[in-house]
Amino acid sequence: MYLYDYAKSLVLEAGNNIRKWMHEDLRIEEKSNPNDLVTNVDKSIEKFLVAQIKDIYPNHHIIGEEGHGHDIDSDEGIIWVIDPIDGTLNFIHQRQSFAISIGIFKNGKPYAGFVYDVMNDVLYHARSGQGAYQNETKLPFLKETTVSESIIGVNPNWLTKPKLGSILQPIVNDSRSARAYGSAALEIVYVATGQLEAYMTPRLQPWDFAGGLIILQEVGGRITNFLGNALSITQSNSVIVGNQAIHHEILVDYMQPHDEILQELHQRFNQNN
Ligand code: 2AM
Ligand code: CA
Repeated sequence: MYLYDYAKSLVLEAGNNIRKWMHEDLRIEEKSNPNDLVTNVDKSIEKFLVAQIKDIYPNHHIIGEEGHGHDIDSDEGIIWVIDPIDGTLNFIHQRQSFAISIGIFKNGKPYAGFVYDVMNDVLYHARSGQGAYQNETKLPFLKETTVSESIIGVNPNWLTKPKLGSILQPIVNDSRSARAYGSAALEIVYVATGQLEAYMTPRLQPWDFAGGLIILQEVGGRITNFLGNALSITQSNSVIVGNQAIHHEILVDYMQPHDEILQELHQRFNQNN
């Protein structure tokens, strides 16, 4: 079986496992702080994915949120970047609106991406040069939009921070409206489907964006950090996602005038992990 088809069947099987396991006892633990949580299901799904991948592709590398490959600092070879549950707080509090996210990279270049909205059974997927799909339906190229006619995805918690808020609030003010979904992987694919025109956030880990990245690129969207640079799959990044026009407008009109603050935030938020 080809790598892409194998990865696709693996994501679907993992989603099936989540739907089964979520009805058993959920054990919740704190990670870095009381709002940073992980469950036994996050850990079991990552373990399941890693075991299956290693079984078929022993030479591939794996970076996973719940502990795999965090020491990897080179993008050589084939790397799977995995988030077993993106949107863990939604998973715990709402039992919906979370995704399995997997990006596969060959020598740093995106090869394939999968974002599986588990409870709605919708798989967003793409392979380099082959277009992006929502289940079996090909997604159209994105329309160009301006901030003033767009809905922007942003987590309201960031708007309350003094420095960051002063940069993000004008974008929200000038937009048609703002939305927050609590899963970065889903927010990126919502830009790819045109449900959101842009999404921005000051700190994502590689496993939060790795699956959505190529799906977005395959419909002509653009994804960079707040400074306009390409994202690294071996460190955390700030992220702006959008169609080409709105991405350019956000970067040039709203970000670049604050370059000094952004450089400082970048140092603080996005160190090598
Ligand atoms: P997670 O659920 O896999 O942890 C919530 O706005 C989104 O941001 C989710 O995709 C969540 O991923 C991610 N997220 C939450 N806290 C984060 C942090 N401290 N750094 C990076 N990403 C984070
Ligand atoms: Ca996660």
